[in-house]
Amino acid sequence: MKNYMPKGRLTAEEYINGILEGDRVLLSRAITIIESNLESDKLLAKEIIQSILPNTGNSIRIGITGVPGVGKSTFIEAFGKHLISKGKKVAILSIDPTSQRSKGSILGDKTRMEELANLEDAYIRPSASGDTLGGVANKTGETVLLCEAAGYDVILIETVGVGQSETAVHGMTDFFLLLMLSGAGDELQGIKKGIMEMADMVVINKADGDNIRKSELAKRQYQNALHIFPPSESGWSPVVSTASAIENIGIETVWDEILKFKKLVTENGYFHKNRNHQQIKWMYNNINEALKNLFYGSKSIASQLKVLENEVVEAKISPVKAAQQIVDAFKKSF
Ligand SMILES: Nc1nc2c(ncn2[C@@H]2O[C@H](COP(=O)(O)OP(=O)(O)OP(=O)(O)O)[C@@H](O)[C@H]2O)c(=O)[nH]1
Ligand SMILES: [Mg+2]
Repeated sequence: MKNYMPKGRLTAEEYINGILEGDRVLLSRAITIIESNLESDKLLAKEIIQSILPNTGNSIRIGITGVPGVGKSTFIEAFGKHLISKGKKVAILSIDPTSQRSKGSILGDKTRMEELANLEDAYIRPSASGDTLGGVANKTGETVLLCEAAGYDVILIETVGVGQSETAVHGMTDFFLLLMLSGAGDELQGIKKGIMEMADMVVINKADGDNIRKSELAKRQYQNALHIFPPSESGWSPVVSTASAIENIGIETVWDEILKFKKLVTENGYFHKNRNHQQIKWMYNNINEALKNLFYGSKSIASQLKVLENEVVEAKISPVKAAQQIVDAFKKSF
């Protein structure tokens, strides 16, 4: 295999030192290496991650989701500025493996987060692309680590609340925030019960103008709805509040609740337990993915599967026996 180094690459050490010094340009360039699919970059990425690992983990990781148009970007602009006023360094990442995001919304983000983007203590990185959710989740997960090593102490990960990416974001964050709108049923907002269940906090956004009363009503409805769910292992009861990202109202409440959450789960041990659990799960996800690729990537398996498919359809062999047979054949191929 040809293992060439693309032009403009630095040594691993240069990236590592730059990241640890909080150099944003080198951080960005290192993230580009994490996102790259070139073999030489993958090696470089491994080296960088391995070296910065002792400097990671010192942040609160917050997942933010909600349907398109709910106001995630506008909320993050207001929330990020609030955090920075409190002396925090904030990194904003997004995960969107569906590529459903239109060009308009990315351009929109630039204007919606304009002030935040210009602040020294904010770092905004749009989502990585990839064919598989697992691949994108890996890239985002490793980007979180780089940002932590660069000194960002609040990491916000935005995802569009329509697909499976929430589960991926939930699996890499400490606190999960769901933005909702008033006056629309859950069905209308396309939010699945599973996503509601993951939420540590629900914020009814756009609680301004004519929407204020409706938002208060929605708040009570969601409070009632959340009561029905079984208590979370974290010991935290999800809270519901209203906000207007555009008018900068209710933003402080969100941070106050997150601090309360952090205190509770640090004291009861859940914070670390959950992080450990997430790390282990991350490893297993990669093992599963690699095994699947090994199996389905084999030419001989692919041709045997074609034959077996027909035999299963023609009832010459049972599906269970067929599966066993091909896995046995795979084992023997080593
Ligand atoms: N009235 C009102 N409008 C808001 C508020 N927050 C956002 N908006 C508006 O809602 C629209 C969508 O806001 P975005 O922040 O782009 O929403 P988003 O959830 O990031 O959208 P996607 O990135 O497309 O998923 C914009 O026109 C905003 O100006 C709010 O608190 N009140
Ligand atoms: Mg957005």
